[in-house]
Amino acid sequence: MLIKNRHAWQESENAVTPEGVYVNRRNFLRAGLAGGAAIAGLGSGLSSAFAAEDRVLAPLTYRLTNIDPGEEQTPFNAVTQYNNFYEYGTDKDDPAKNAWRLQPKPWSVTVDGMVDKPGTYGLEDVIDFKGLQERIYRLRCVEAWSMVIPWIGVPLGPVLQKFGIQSGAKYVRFETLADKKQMPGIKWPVLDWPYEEGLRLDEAMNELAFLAVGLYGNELPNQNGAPIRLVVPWKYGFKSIKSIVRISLTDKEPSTSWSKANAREYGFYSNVNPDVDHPRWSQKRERRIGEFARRETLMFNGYGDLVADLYKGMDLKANY
Ligand SMILES: Nc1nc2c(c(=O)[nH]1)N[C@H]1C(S)=C(S)[C@@H](COP(=O)(O)O)O[C@H]1N2
Ligand SMILES: [Mo]
Repeated sequence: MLIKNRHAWQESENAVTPEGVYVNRRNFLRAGLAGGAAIAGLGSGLSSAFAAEDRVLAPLTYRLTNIDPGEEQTPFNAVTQYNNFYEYGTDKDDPAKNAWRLQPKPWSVTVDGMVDKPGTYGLEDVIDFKGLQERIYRLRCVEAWSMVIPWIGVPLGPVLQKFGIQSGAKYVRFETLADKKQMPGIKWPVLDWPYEEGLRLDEAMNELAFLAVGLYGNELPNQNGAPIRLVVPWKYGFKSIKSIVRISLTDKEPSTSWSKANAREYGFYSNVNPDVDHPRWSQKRERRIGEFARRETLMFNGYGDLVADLYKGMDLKANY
């Protein structure tokens, strides 16, 4: 069982303010030598990431929860150097090298569509920074690697409710910034920019759907989707859209970047499912970053007790 007492975290009030991480090049290299060497694919990235500019990641105040798979957390250096963020390039170390160009402050998010209070809001009006919590989630990429990441943020559902969800709304659409000046990768038509994703409204209201503004106790590093990104731990990682600038309530299933690129390989639901292979590889196992042996991939990434009901009566092989 993943969560011993699924509501216990709501009572937990242990606010903690951990030390800030000042990610400068010297610290980064030292940490990289200590912890990052075992990570496949990092090689050349170690010396060049963050070389162009440093950013202070401010510490966040948040309360602990017991949402924790109880598995070893993926080291900070891997979480921040082995990324997918195609707006910064398609190699795993490109986001760490290039995302210094992102300007996460100030940031605004447009909330529109079927809501009572549409508008363009400052980040602080979307996220209640006094109500932050930490949740440790597995992240399973469709490419068959996985991590365990301590996110800081708030549940998505109450954020949507704040803007007054109108009856008839059935889906939520999310959109990433697409700015050529800040995002060198969008000059290549790898995907149809801006990156877009979507959830069915009941999925968005599920208690596990999360808006993250930090990880490992501090603000989100740019390469992880600063200053606000979605985390949907029971779905493949590409649903967890980064650097969100628009949230829209709608009555139609939104198109998504990856379905548009290849509908046969990436469906709207994209729930982690070891029984539905990707057309080009098996999804039965995964490589946990930092480990050698492969792990079994779990249905709904191990979160079935909290999300399986959403899909009752649906054929998950046909609707992947
Ligand atoms: N805007 C945007 N969001 C994105 C992506 C992307 O390329 N662009 N990649 C996705 C994929 S494939 C994964 S696995 C996760 C990776 O998140 P992380 O780099 O923070 O681990 O982000 C997702 N969100
Ligand atoms: Mo991914």
